[in-house]
Amino acid sequence: MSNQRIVHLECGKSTQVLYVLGTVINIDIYKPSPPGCRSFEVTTSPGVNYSISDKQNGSVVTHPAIRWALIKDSLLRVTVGQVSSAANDGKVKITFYGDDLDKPVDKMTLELTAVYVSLDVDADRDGIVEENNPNKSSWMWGPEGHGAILLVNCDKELLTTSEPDNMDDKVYTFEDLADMSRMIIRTEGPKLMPAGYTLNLHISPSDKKKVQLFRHEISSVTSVLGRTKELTAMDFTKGHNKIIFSAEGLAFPDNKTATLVTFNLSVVNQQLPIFTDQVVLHFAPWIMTPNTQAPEEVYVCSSPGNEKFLIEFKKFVQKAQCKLTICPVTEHAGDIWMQDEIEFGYIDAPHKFMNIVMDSPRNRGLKNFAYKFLLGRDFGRIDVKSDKIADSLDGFGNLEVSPPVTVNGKEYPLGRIVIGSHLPIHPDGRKMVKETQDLLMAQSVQSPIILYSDWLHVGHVDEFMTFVPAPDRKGFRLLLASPLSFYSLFKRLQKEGHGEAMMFDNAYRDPIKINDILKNQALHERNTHVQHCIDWNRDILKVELGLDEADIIDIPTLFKPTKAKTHVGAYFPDMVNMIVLGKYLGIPKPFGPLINGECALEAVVRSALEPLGLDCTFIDNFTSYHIGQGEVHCGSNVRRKPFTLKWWNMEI
Ligand SMILES: *[C@@H]1O[C@H](CO)[C@@H](O)[C@H](O)[C@H]1NC(C)=O
Ligand SMILES: *[C@@H]1O[C@H](CO)[C@@H](O)[C@H](O)[C@H]1NC(C)=O
Ligand SMILES: *[C@@H]1O[C@H](CO)[C@@H](O)[C@H](O)[C@H]1NC(C)=O
Ligand SMILES: *[C@@H]1O[C@H](CO)[C@@H](O)[C@H](O)[C@H]1NC(C)=O
Ligand SMILES: *[C@@H]1O[C@H](CO)[C@@H](O)[C@H](O)[C@H]1NC(C)=O
Ligand SMILES: CC(=O)N[C@H]1CO[C@H](CO)[C@@H](O)[C@@H]1O
Repeated sequence: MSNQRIVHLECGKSTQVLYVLGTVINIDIYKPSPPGCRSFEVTTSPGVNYSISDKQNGSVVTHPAIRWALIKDSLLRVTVGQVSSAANDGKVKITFYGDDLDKPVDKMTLELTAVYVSLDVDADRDGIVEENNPNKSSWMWGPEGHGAILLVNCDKELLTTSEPDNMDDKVYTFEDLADMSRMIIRTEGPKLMPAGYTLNLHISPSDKKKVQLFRHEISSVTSVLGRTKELTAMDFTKGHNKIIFSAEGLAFPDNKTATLVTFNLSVVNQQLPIFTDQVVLHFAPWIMTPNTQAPEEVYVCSSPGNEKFLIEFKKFVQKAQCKLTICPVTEHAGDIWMQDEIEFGYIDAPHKFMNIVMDSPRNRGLKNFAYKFLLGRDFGRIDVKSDKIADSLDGFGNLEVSPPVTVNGKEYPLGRIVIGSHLPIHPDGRKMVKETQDLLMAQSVQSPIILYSDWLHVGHVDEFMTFVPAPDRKGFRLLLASPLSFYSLFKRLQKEGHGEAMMFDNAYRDPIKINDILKNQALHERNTHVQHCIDWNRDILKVELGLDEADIIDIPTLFKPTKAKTHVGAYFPDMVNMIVLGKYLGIPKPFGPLINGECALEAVVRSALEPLGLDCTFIDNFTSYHIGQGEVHCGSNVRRKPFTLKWWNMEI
């Protein structure tokens, strides 16, 4: 933004201008000079500085020369060091001389009213709006970076209002203001300003949809800019002002280029800006929390038939010392898939932290749960809307996040989002709606990875993968469902003489012998294909998360084709579809064959995970979840502690 301004003076006249501290006024000396003049003299009142720039040879001749040669194109550069105490108290007088150096030919005068004008935000991210930070108009990532932060104000402070706070142009409580970013206009100058100046605050037509600015007045707070308004004009009749605003984000950006909002403050005279100051604010991204973050609260549904599961589940959650919230049957209309309707995350700024639940466009029985049970004070909700009818892949069992990773030297300190989709070569396959994907991509800090999950009937990544904490290596392990490891276990058991042992003994379906499962050639072939699908994802995950084979644990899993045979689902409860609460794992009870009184599948999983300090609880959820094509993870959800790392300290 240019802080230089040209002012034209006329001989025999006095010209009055407003000068904003920090800017430069340029005066053309040559053009208005009377014919025949050869030199000039400059006198100023105290506090007014000048220099003469000679464009022809670029040299600058400074004070205290008394007389100056009048040269074509030379400019007088005027600056002022302090604000005026009265209007027009700064003077610059230019006197022209001809051949007679003692006899002035003519003179022209500039009268200045010097004011200070600044639009301020918390550009140094300490929660306090500083004064005129030189970095306020740009954004820079990292601990040495700068730039103010804006929160989408999608929580709801009052029980009595029906919509989140960003949906209307009112502020009902002081707590609501605390969610917003402070912005201050500071001006200083004489008590009585020259007439004709206003202060205009403006934003672009595209930014106005993203933000709303409230002005603090003596007994009210009024929406003055954004939403529908691109401009708000304020009197500038007295020099000393401190005008306070609060800015709220209206919607999460759905495009990486839309994460900044720019405000311009102009001093305007006769419709023209004579000075413009600028600030930018960066939207706080919505951040997901991986399984390695400590759990705070667990959510599950109660439903006719899952009473026994709930008893076991409650015991498990108690062991992990988490709060448990149970959605009653009246509130979910039989939709027990707590994982799929919502995803927990948060937003953070130096001035405020907020939990935010993202609500899937899936919108089945649980569609009002986030609105009725979660939305509230400092608990916001993103309602992803789409014109497209959501398909199964829109459920948030298909939206996970990895623990922090470093990939070829590039750090992802908040991990990477993982979503499932169709294969790139099958563009007409199922996928998440564009609105969800765009939103996830635009948040920038957890750079999403797209996997292939369309081979599954339900199609969620949580059906074949999860992350568990580990004390060594990268701090976690990736668990992958593995038909290969299932077959190698069962073949070994057969070889050891357990071929007649039964799966599903004590379960709620017909038991089947190890020998009979291994005899089923079609099932084996189908699972060879499934293994290829999972391997395809394994390769992507290894590259995108920088993993080695030693970071991955294969969990025996068997899939079976759906009736239409186009897709597959779990043959027995899918153990990777577990809930992770710190070191406590709530794992779907697989009902494998009992060998020496112990379930062979559980034994394999225990021996792989217990050495990592993990505590395995196998929860029976056969009838209510597994039969419905889901498991413990699908039927529950976890709100976790935020990262200690502040997202703006990331280097992107
Ligand atoms: C260049 O600047 C010097 C002062 O440093 C001045 O005397 C001279 O006239 C200027 N040259 C031209 C060509 O204007
Ligand atoms: C004016 O000049 C004085 C003395 O050289 C200097 O200290 C001051 O910073 C200058 N002020 C401006 C606004 O240029
Ligand atoms: C402005 O930003 C740069 C780069 O981030 C930083 O080095 C400098 O200290 C900042 N200045 C202020 C006044 O914060
Ligand atoms: C803000 O000012 C800059 C620089 O003068 C200009 O490029 C931009 O278009 C302005 N934006 C708005 C919204 O007025
Ligand atoms: C993001 O915004 C830019 C600039 O407005 C636009 O050119 C681009 O197409 C947008 N990208 C998406 C994915 O919408
Ligand atoms: C999820 C669930 O509760 N499934 C079944 C668990 O086992 C009991 C019987 O032991 C069944 O009644 C539940 O339906």
